[in-house]
Amino acid sequence: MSVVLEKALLSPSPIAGVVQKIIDGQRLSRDDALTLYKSHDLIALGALGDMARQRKAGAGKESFVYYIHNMHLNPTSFCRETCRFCSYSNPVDRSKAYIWSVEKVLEEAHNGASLGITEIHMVGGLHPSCNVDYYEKILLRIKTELPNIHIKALTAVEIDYLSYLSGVTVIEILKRLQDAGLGSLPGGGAEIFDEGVRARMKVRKTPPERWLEIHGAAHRLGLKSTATMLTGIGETIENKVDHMLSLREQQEKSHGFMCFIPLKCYYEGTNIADEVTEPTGYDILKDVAIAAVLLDNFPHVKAYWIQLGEKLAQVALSFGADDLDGTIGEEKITHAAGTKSPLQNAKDRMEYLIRSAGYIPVERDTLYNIVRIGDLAAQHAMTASFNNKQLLHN
Ligand code: V47
Ligand code: SF4
Repeated sequence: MSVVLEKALLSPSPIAGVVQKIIDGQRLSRDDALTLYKSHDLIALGALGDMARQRKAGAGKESFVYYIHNMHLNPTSFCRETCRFCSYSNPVDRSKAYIWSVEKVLEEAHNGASLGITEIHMVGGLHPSCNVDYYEKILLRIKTELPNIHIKALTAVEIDYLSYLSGVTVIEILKRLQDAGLGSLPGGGAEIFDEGVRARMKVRKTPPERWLEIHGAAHRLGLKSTATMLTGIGETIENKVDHMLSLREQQEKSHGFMCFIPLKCYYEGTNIADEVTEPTGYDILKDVAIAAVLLDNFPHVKAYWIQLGEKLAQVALSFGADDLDGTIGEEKITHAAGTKSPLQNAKDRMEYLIRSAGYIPVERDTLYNIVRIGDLAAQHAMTASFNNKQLLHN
């Protein structure tokens, strides 16, 4: 056990009891999670997150950190909703919203394929022309023309909207899309499940129970998915813990979530900055570490480098995250709201970020099957150079 955790076990430490529970492999309660959030012992929280990550990884994979060679496709920026934190859908000037034809989506997909991507992550706003027929055509064309690419597409909110537009059940929509080539669902649209925050942020779309129900339905059809939590929109630590507990409960029932992704709001183009508190690096690392221990039935926690920034995402890898997401291609949602992260990263860059944080880069596919373990020679060279520097300093 790490010295940090031994110290945290000493009785005056307010988190000693929770630390012991985690070491013993017991499930944490709401109060336990709140105790961790109230602690200022960030390093101990990180050690706990890291311990959870290593346990979940299994023997021989403790140092693996995953990334995927993927691209984001956003067929439309028009959205009938007006969530106050969203700059992407541009509610101020709807005339600037775009909608891509099926041909345009295919052209973009082919561009990505020529670079060797293994996944298309496709999400967009809610536009009445982007109905189930539109997405079915896109999925069928991609599946026929680019059969080796996994299509992770349409958040639970979009699935809900497609069901509303066509008047058929969510299950029928999911089945049609699955038959057309849908491979899994992304985790967007969850925001924060608390009703008060949602009311203040004018989140009128798919309510929490329905978001969870749609993921449950997808899981039962054999479609895996992910789950997000958006912070920096006026939430409390209680709201965050309750959000994660709802996800944990759903996972107990349907077992299809592959990973949890804490997101951080950017405010450019919104009018909410004065009403909310921007999460600090400290807050985000706590979210990552607490998610890793509280969500004991989620195999992975993702440090989404686009939103965390490369540097904080690297640190998050020592706090319980084991995935950096992907190369992306061209990210639009967070860039519309002002992130300064690059629009995309090359595979080399992803591997460099992982390796230089002390981990072994592993390229994965959407379902976390290993595509390639990063260059071990490069790993050894970096470790040797590090050891040499240590010797020089000693
Ligand atoms: O659902 C909206 C959020 C999400 C802003 O499934 C904002 O693997 C920051 O869900 N600032 C979309 N965030 C992104 C997303 C995602 C990303 C990476 C991987 C996966 C996955 C999912 O972005 C939205 C919303 O929660 N968002 N506005 C904003 N201003
Ligand atoms: Fe629409 Fe999603 Fe933006 Fe809300 S967050 S306005 S549902 S695109």
